[in-house]
Amino acid sequence: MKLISLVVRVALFLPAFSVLADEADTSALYQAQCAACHGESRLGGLGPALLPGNLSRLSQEAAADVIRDGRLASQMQGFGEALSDNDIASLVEWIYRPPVSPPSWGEEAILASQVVPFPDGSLPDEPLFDADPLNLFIVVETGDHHASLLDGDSFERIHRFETRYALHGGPKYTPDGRYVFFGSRDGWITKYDLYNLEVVAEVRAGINMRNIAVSADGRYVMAANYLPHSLVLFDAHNLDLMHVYPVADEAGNGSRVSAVYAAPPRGSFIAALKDIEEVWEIPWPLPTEPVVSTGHMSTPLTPQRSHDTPNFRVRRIAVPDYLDDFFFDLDYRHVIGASRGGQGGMVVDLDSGEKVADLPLAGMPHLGSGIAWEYEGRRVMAIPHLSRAEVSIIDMQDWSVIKALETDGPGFFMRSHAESPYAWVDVFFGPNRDRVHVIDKASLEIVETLIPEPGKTAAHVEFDRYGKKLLLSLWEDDGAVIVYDGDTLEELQRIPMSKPSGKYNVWNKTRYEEGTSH
Ligand code: DHE
Repeated sequence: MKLISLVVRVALFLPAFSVLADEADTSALYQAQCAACHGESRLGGLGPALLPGNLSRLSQEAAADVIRDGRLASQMQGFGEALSDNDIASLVEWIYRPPVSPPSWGEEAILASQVVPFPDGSLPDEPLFDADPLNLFIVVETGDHHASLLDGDSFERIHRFETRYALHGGPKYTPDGRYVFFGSRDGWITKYDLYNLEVVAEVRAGINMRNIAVSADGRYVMAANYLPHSLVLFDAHNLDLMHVYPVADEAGNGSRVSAVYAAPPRGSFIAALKDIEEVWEIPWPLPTEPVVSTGHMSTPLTPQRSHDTPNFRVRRIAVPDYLDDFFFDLDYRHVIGASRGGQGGMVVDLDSGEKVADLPLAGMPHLGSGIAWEYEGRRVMAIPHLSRAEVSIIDMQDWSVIKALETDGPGFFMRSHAESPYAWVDVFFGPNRDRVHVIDKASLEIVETLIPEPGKTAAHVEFDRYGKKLLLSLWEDDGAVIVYDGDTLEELQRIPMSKPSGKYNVWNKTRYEEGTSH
């Protein structure tokens, strides 16, 4: 009898035991191979959150391909050699399963995360150094998660400091150039005082954040999140929470936010939404808007904060496609957006809300890296492509493609300066990733191809405030930024850096210089 009972029990429980064993194995596999980038609880980090909501637009077959082969234009490398097909299949099955407790990041979590070591106004107003405060560069070093502050005249390093893990998107300055805001992929916003070389405030806006934007008056910071589906508005002074905008269409379908941008002439933020066919415009609140000015950590919500004031309104602009990755014309009348699938894009008039042109661009145009200049009396924009060895040059009057300039491989970043005759584009992918092309803005031809260090990725340029010298990254863990003369193209100096990704000049960013990102 006892034996029968035991057999029945074993028969009944064996499957459950083996599921548990599999689950434990898969969880261990995940912790060993994936957690460093995607977070121990799958909440995201350098890589996106691996939760069913975030993966809803990706088939499980496609997810298996990504794990095996990696993903273009991202840090995701292929694991085909390290993992068996069975391992990959169980990982896929596991990441599409809802976590035991659903992740959330609402107002309370945001408020509780806020830290303000130096409340606004508590530090001296004079810089601790002699360099021109408007010609400083911030260099983000993603190799060891640091940033360097460079003097833009002497190129001496004034300071190097630790950042949050995996910064992404350009840091944004206040209009006077004193403060810089960094955004990390796992949701942290850091406000850093460049005069006093101190972190003055921090807050975590979401679990998986894309980027931040700062209003041109320096009063507001907006964060764009993949997870949760939200835009989050902060008072820039101490990063006090002002408002959380849940992002969904009118039927309630939620959407990840691809990115948010400041549109100074419009006095608004513009958001690109990944999963709904809308562009959102959010006017900056009026200065009279009551703001929670806490100045410290964990201050509870105060009753004067009102979420329903007309000041936090959203203008929804319906568009005929899912639009990602934006570029704007000079007066921010038009937004140029890439279709989410990467096959072309369109131009939308932000005043009328109407589509005014299609952009027939195959090859994943990278609009966020676009730059513009005057060419033969017309304004043109130029963009690289993430999957095609080409730079497209587009007439911004009639939106026709006037030139497809062949390059040595797909590029990621483009740069110039109003005072420079040249536009620079890197070759970011493929065997020629050590090359950088220099394009003559008057002839639209490549006039020079530089290979600063054979075999090492060279990418991302930023000019000084005068457009005379520029910095180029050797995008390696033991990399460097290289200083070039912008006219003679001569190398002047190398400054060792740990995978320096972006460089950001205070003057160019705060003046919305036409040759750089904003
Ligand atoms: Fe970025 C900016 C989107 C992958 C480095 N990247 C941006 C911006 C967007 C964007 C929308 C503009 C926001 C801003 O500056 O405020 N990036 C995307 C993607 O959708 C993509 C292709 C996939 C992803 O995983 O997010 C992607 N980006 C990367 C990388 O793999 C890069 C090379 C390395 C990294 O650190 O993640 C990378 N992205 C950057 C950098 C900027 C950026 C350095 C700022 C450029 C600038 O000069 O302003």
